[in-house]
Amino acid sequence: MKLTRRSALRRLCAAPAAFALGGAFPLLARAAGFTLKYGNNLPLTHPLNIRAQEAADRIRKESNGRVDIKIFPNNQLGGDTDMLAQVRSGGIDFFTPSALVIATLVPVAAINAVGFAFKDYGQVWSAMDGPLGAYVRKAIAQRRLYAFEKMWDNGFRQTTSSKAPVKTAADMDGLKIRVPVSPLPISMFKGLGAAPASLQFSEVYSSLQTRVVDAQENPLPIIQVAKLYEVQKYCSLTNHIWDGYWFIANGRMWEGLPEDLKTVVARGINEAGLAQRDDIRQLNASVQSDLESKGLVFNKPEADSFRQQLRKAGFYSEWRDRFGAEAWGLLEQSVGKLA
Ligand code: X2X
Repeated sequence: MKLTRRSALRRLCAAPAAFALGGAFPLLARAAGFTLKYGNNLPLTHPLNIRAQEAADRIRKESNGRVDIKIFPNNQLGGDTDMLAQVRSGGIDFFTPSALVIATLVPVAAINAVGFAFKDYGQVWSAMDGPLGAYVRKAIAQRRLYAFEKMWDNGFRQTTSSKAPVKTAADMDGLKIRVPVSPLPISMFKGLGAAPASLQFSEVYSSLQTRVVDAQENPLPIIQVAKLYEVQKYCSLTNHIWDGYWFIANGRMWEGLPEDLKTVVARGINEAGLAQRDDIRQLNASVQSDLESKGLVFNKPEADSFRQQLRKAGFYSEWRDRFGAEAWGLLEQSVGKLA
């Protein structure tokens, strides 16, 4: 009885004290700050990590130390599938899934990866900074994830192989190729006659090394920083998919952040994203000769045979139906008629 009364009394005293601390000294309460975790799947040397670190430093400074973003690169916290689960549960606060990866949760997010849709970066950014990107961001928000406005660049995906160069669609026949864990690239490479296998990026190097697969496809900067040239011989500039990274935050965490900090964080991340896009564009101009010096043999196929084969396989009409007329229409606004 006595004990109960005493602990009740203690609770009564503690409550107003805590309230007073937050109410009368809001700055003090906030000074406690937010330590936020960001996980991604790329080596530290990739522009995504270099610019993310710059953003974290800037955000720490502009928030007077109230927001401290800690980066966990290179699949340290698990592969993409694990990190996607963690950012949903709040185990991590930020994640940058490729559009292909977040599409396992938000199917329409794969729309930028429709084969041979984008011809150049003019078309890419007009779509992703415009109505198509807005459409996808809304779909992401419905899963209680906040997607920052500016997508980061992964790049145009190219095909590497240890077997032979890919010159036309016919060279895809039976090719054991690793693709990200995502339905669209599986459907696309099956349509091209290949034998695709879904593997997380964390397993790509070793699966090529042990010949579980013979080929993979990724933008040149990734082939460089992940040293895939060590386990591949040919690089065919197929440009088959344009892929970008959505910078996403756990929805509950984001909603709980004070408005002034949201502004600082969003500005830091979006502006770093724009700089990162420039980095990738510049890398694209120089990375091929570096990879050639490391032994990769390049060729540049025409897109026609691939497009034709995909049409024949019903790839475009299937994915138009899966994404829906509205999203498909927004894509075609930027790239022209597809099917
Ligand atoms: O897994 C890949 O191939 C990568 C790194 O490009 C993605 O994040 C989709």
